[in-house]
Amino acid sequence: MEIERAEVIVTSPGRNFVTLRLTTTDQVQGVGDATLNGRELAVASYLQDHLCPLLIGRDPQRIEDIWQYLYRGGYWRRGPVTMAAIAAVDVALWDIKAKLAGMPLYQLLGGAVRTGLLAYGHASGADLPRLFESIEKHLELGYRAIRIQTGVPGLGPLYGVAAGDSEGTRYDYEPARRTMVPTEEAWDTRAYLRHVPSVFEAVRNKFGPELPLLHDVHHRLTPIQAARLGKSLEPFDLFWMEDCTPAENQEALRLVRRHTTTPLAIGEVFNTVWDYQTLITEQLIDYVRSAVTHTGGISPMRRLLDFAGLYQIKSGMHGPTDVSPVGMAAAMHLGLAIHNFGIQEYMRHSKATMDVFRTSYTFAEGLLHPGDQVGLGVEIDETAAAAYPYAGAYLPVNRLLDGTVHDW
Ligand code: KDG
Ligand code: MG
Repeated sequence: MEIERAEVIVTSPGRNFVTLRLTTTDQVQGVGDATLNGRELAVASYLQDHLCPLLIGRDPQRIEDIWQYLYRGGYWRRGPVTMAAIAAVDVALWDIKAKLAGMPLYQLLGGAVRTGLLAYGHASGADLPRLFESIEKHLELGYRAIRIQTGVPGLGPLYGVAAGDSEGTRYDYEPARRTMVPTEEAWDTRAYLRHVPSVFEAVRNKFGPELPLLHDVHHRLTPIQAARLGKSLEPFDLFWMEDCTPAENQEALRLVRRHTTTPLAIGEVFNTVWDYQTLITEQLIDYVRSAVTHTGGISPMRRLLDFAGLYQIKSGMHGPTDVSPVGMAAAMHLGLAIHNFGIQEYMRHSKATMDVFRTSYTFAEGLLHPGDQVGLGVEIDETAAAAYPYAGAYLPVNRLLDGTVHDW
């Protein structure tokens, strides 16, 4: 059996997605997610122009060999575009292998080690009343862990806060707006640091001590600022504080860690195990945030999470709406089969997205399950996809009050 066809499908049901579909000479199909928010066409070209021609005629069962061939053979390693493209190939091959084996992918990965995956959703509000309303809606939806993001007095629209969304339950805030250039937001670190602890205090007072609460700092602090925030949030018992600094400088986390016991999660922008080497071996973090989609696929994610497991570090895979349902399903199969699963981010996709991607995964009583269809359990409906052509979109850019560009 050989790989006969490799198609790259770009579709935009509310937001852009890039999907690779491989077909074997026996007409078995596998899909992989290659969506890189705001840079989608770069990955589509990497696949279309450079990887797809190399796949035709290869044995789809040789997943590790194909992975190494694409990673090492390309000479230029790592980087989000390369690793998203290789991830799509890897996941599509695992989908095919599981279909050939006649089992859901998690069975092929060793079988379930839990009944379902604890998932967290995104509650947000420009102010406390809207935040509380959003938390209540998430509780009604069954979430048992909730991420909290709010506006900061004096600042306008901010990362993670659903703009003007009275529904407050599900949103595609990325891309914020479909403009030819990114929109710009204003940022003031001191105002943020003053405000956030009061938000968590109010949430704990209203919703009690039990609900696991998470918060995403989104790379905007220096190590000493992050240390201070972590310390000031300790009384509110966070599940994690995410991406507190731009962690390209892994050593910076030593300083944060020395000052706070708030658990730390890092890595949604990382794309290989090497980005974590110091963070893991020195136990500077508690959760690995990488997504299967941005880290080269299931094969390297499994290696990364096994490595993290040696240091009691758990998974917290990235799952915003810019990871497609294909990428989400891959994360769920892996999460069900590994021992050191921690939590899974689950924002829920729009109806338009779910009309294009037919999934078998479920969310009930706070837990995700990938379902028991053979393979990944996700198909892409090409006719539905064709109704949503690609539309350029960018994430916003942040500026400090004096105009300096800052991390968004
Ligand atoms: O494309 C950028 C998003 O994936 C990111 O901003 C979402 O930080 C994010 C999260 O934690 O889901
Ligand atoms: Mg994040």
